[in-house]
Order: sequence, then structure tokens, then C-alpha cells
Amino acid sequence: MKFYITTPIYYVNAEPHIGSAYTTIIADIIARYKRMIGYDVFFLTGTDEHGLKILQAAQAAGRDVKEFCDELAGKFKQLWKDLKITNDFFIRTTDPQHEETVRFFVKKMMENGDIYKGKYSGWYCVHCETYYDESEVLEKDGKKVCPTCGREVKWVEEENYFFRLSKYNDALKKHFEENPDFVEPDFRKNEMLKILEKGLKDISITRTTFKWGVPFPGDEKHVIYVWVDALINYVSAIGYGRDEETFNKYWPADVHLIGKEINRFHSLIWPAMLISVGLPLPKKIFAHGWLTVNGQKISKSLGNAIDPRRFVEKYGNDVIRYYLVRDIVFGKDGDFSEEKLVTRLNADLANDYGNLLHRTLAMVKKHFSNKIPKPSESTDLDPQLKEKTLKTVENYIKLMDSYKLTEALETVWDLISFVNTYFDRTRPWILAKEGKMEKLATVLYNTSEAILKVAMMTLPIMPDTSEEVFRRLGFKEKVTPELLKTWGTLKPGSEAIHGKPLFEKIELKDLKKVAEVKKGVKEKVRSEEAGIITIDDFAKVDLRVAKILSAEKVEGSEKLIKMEIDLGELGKRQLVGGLAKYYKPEELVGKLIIVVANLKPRKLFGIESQGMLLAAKKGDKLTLLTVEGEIEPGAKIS
Ligand code: ME8
Repeated sequence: MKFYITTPIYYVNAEPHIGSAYTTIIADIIARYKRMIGYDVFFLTGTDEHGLKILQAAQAAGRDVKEFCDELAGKFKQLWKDLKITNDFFIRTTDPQHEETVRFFVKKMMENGDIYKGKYSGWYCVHCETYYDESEVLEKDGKKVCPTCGREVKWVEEENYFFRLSKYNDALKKHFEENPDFVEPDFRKNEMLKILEKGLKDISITRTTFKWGVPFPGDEKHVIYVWVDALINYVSAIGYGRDEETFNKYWPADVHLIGKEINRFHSLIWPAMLISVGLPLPKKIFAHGWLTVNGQKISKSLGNAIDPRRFVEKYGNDVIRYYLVRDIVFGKDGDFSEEKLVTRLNADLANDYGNLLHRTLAMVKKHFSNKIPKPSESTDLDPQLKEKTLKTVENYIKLMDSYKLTEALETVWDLISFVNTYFDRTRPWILAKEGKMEKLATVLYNTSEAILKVAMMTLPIMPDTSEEVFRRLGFKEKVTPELLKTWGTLKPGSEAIHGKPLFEKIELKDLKKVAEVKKGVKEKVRSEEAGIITIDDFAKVDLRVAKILSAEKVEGSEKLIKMEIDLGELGKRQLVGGLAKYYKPEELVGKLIIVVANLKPRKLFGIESQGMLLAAKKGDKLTLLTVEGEIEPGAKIS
């Protein structure tokens, strides 16, 4: 039995944040769960690296685009490693193998007569890398904005190649009808059905105004549209067109896990592309909701506040994973709130779960010298506990299999509460006092066995905690579906370890300190959003007058000029700037320009630039900033 699960491949325009971590963690939980119940799992994640959005991000950072992608892809990989994500492969759309597969796939679409040349005119959102027609864009402050992200859209007119998406409208409708669970949750499916009802239009699938993409087969002036390139990752990662054995083993995907904003691409465009090349469709697309953090939209300006590592370092991986599944109802939008996280940690984890293990093992230590006792004499409540536990396992499997992750955890916690009640009602401390050791042995065994089942069920969600519980209970086997479904798998006589409580509580008032820091961050963010900086911010920038001593074009680059500049007391430096379209090198020599002198050196086209010159730009005009009269190079600007 195989199970193939994917996450979106994330754009490398910025570092990963709690939003990308959310999807990846959920996918990891599902992958671990399926492995536990016996599936051969292939879990894929990766990065989306072509297109205008990435190119512009690299240019804004003054970086070579491939180097920029390498660095950011590395950060995603590292974060997944730190979060103990168990992906089987990490695909990058700049992998040569993937690029080849994209061309192979597109050629097949062409062979099927699904691609034609035409003229495109319409709106484009670079942030979402999405085309919109006039009826779709919104208006804000007299500007046309993207209906998904609210950013300004740009008018595009190009000769492009088109994909006959409209041809597949009926086939898709039929597929939705015949496979009612194809897209989940239901309300997301309905959104797709409405689009199909209106009728799909053909889409442009190439661009000509930049080169950062996979060249279109047969007409290399065009690069393939980044979304077409990206969607193909799901088949290229498992060897489509190269490794038929692996491909046939894992395709079709069992689930594409995505955020709701990219549902249209996955539930309509991708299936149509697959029908075009004659491949079966994924079994399911699950589009989950959006997270906010402490009530705020996730945005780059929140900086550190949204770095998942910050939370993981503070609370531990398992607590974050538990919280994300338990508190954010899987499928719906939700808010990541540190206060709610601490409440869950204290109540569910430390009190309900941790304490139960702690008090059980304290008695195993005291009365049975740390050996799990053998059950014998039964109390009235024992059959109920056994029945409740096995029923919970059954429900848990049903719920996990139907992606009702939050409800699955609720069921497990309902069992924990039942076990706590069992423990209280059987009153083991009285049994001990009265010397009823056989009954006591039964109660402690049963409680330990129920806790073992809890640890098995939560293994995909809190892997480290479950491993620790196994260790404390002296359980050394690998969890199998049979062990999960059977009562009495803990061996009497196993060496138990009492140890420290599993979870440490955090006083909510300690969070106040955190809240104060956060308030500071919020205020900073607010003024940053309004574009306001303080005098201290400005003072950090060391602006100086510099004299250009020599200038020459950078070989192989259309834009860059390399200069030697004199910064007076700071000495001579090398500078690289994108001036070649506006100035001839000889025009630059002798000019007094303004330079940021304390900028971290960076490489452009492999050449180090030790500062940045200032220029004014409007449309396609650019002019250098200079000083009104003569002044010594190195003069400070304040
Ligand atoms: O869309 N809450 O990449 P992307 C929950 N490259 N999930 C969130 C989130 C939030 N606030 N923010 C992001 C792309 N995500 C394309 C995908 S796939 C062939 C190409 C998660 O970096 C969520 O899964 O913008 C969302 O769909 C994804 O990150 C978007 O990542």
C-alpha cells in the first residue's frame, strides 16, 4: 500500500514563516501517521524558484538570482530539518532534471494539440504570479489590485502560447461529479464548481519579457509560465518520463495539501494539464485555511515574530505541533495565539496527559519497584476502560484517514480524560493502603496500557514525546497497526522509568513579558508600515561623497558597470552598479556621486561591490545623485 503526499513548493522570495511551516508540519503528521499504519509513504516538499516574483526579489537584494535561490532553498531545507520534517525528497524547480521534465510535459501537451499561439492582454499580479481579466481585479484608491493578495496588478500585453483549458471544462465537471471527495473541504469544492459553471477560459502559459524560467520547447524566446512549471513538480519528483517504475508506484498522488488561495491552480488547471497528457488525476486536493499570528496577518514586516524557530525554541517542537492541530481546526482559518498555546500546554499536555503518566509511574515505582505489574483481579471499571480505549483507536483511525485531524486529537483527549476518571474512581492509593495489591496491579497495568495507546495515537503529532513515553513505560517495539488495535500490548515486567514530568507548565503571567516585547514590535511594525523611520534609523546609514576614478562595463552583463571610487579618508573602493543602460563608462569618470559607504559588501555577477551608489529613477529614466558644488571625496552627508 502506497501513499503519496505533497505540500506546495514554496516561493523562495523570502524566508519560510509559520504559514509555510503549518502546511509542512500537517503534511508531516499525515505522512508519519500513514507510515505508522503500514503504508509505503512518499512525502514531497520543495521550492518554487522561477518567475518574475523571484527574479525581482533577487534584483531588489542586488543578488545573482541562482545564488539567491540557492541560499533561500537552503534555509527551507534547514528549517525542515530543525522541525524534524520527514520528507522523502526536496524538489527545486531549478533542478535540471525538473526543467527537463517540464519541457517533456509541455511537449506532450503540444502533441495533443492543446497549445496555440495568441495575443495576451490582461492584468498580472507578480506576488501571486497570476493572470486576471478585467472582471476579476478589484479597485482600491484608484488602482487596480489583485483579488487574492490586494497588491497592485500590472497590465500585460504579450504574444504568448496558450493552453486550451476551456476544452477540459466538461471533463473536469464530470470528474468532480464522479469523485465527490476530489476537493476538500466541501466549501472549497463548491468554489471550484462555481468557476466550472461559469466556464474556464484558455490561459497564457508563456512569458517573453524576462528569461528566468524554463525555455519553451521550440520557441526559446518564451519561458514557461511559473505555475505550469511549478505544478509539474508533483510528477517530476517521482520520475515522470525518466523512472517509470517509481512513477507508476506512486502516481497518482493521494493528496496535494495546499492553502486555500492556490486551490484553483490545483483543482482545475493541474487536473486539466494531466488529462491533456493522459495521466490519472490526484485522488484528493485538500485546501486548508489561513493562519494569522496573534490576530495579525502574516507578513514579512513582522520579522522575527513569525519565525517558527522562535516558538519551537521556546516551547519545543511537539508542543507547537500539538497546538497547531488541536487549536486551529484543520481546514478552517485560525489564529496562532501564544496565549492559547500556553493554555493548551498547561491544561492538555501538562495536566491531563503529563500528570496522568507521572502519577501512574510514581505508584509503579513505589509499589512494584518500577516494573509494570501483571494484571489479574479485575474491577468493574476495567472492561469499560478497555472498550473505551479500543473504540477510541477505531475512531482515531477513521478521523485521521478522513483528514479530520483536530477531531482525531479531541477523541484522544477524551480518552485521556476517561483514563484520569478511571484512575480517580478506582482509587489506587486506597488499594495500596488496604494492601489490595492484585487489584492495584490491575489498575496500574490498565492505566499504563491506555497511556501507551495514547502515545501510539499521538506518535505522528508529538513524535519525541511518544518516544519518551514508550521509554518510560519500557515499551521497546515498533508501533504497528496490530499493536495499535490490540489491548494488552504492554508486557508485564517491563522496566518503567518514573522521571520528570513530561511537560513543564508556563505561568500565563510570564507571557506578559513576552506581550510587552510584542507590543514594541507591533508599534515598530505600525510605523514601518506607514513608512516612518526614526532619526536613529537614518543615522545608521553612512552617506558619503565619492569620486569616480575609473569605470568599465562588466563583461557578460548588459546592465552592470564596475567602478573604482575615491572615498577620501575611507580609501579607494570598488563599486558595481546597474548603470550601463543609462551612462557610458567614460561619462562617469570624474563625477562626484553619493554612496552608502557602510553597506555590507555583496557580489554582483561574481564581482564584489563595496557600497552602493544613489540614483533617481522614474520609468526608464535614471540619473545619478551628485553634489551641487565641489567638495572633497569622503565628505559625510548629514
Ligand atoms: O503559492 N496560513 O508558494 P508560497 C496558512 N509557489 N498557510 C500558509 C500561510 C498562512 N498564513 N501562508 C502561506 C506558492 N501558507 C506557490 C505554490 S505549488 C505547485 C506552488 C502556505 O510560498 C499554504 O500552504 O506563496 C500556501 O498555499 C502556501 O504556503 C503558499 O506558499
